[in-house]
Amino acid sequence: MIAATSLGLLMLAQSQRAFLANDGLLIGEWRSAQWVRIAEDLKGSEEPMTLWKLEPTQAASSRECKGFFVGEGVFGHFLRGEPAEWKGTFWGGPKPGYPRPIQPLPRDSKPHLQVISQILRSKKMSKATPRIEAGYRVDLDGDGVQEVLLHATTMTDPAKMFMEKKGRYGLLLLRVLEEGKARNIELEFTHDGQELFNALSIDAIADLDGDGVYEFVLSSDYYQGQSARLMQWNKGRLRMLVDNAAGA
Ligand SMILES: [Ca+2]
Ligand SMILES: [Ca+2]
Repeated sequence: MIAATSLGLLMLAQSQRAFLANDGLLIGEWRSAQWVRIAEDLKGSEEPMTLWKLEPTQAASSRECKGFFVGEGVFGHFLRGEPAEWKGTFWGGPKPGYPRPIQPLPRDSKPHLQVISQILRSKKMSKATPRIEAGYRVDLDGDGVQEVLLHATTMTDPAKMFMEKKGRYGLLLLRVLEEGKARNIELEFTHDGQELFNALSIDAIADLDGDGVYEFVLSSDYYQGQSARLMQWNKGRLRMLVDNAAGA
């Protein structure tokens, strides 16, 4: 009994924490079978971690990280190392699952360009150009019906986000089928005239917690700031699992 307990503790000590990071910022953690936010009082750590680099549709590779630190000027918990090294989504848990195919959509997909066009019209932006930056068709929750995740934007280069012309927008959209009818769920919309224009993206789709339902990571970066969230579509319900932001 004692031996078994010691062994359990030993294994616990050796297994690293399952942090999710986006653009170097810790977004949340999978702990005791649930998603938890990063506690403000979490201390920095020099414990090495092996992190999966998540591309939108696959776990590309794993990489060693020398722990994380707590930002001072900009509060948040950040992966140690060069920021450029941690651009994108990284995951410290077990290798993610990909239980169903994730099919990238062609950027000239006519029906989806029409959907974007309709949404822009409904927002009185009928002059803005419908443009797909990225899109994925995937059965997120495994109910046998496919959903579509779309990122539409006029912004072709995030580095030039403040120099672009009028009529710019960014849209993150989840399109689901309900009783045979398509429904658009707007995840985020940013446009000209707002105080902050955000650079949006769909960073990763993966089953991180191993329950057979996909999670997806969305990010929204603004001038001198960043934010990201982990979401899930399951049984007709959209849930935000964890999120975090850091910036000036
Ligand atoms: Ca589905
Ligand atoms: Ca999952």
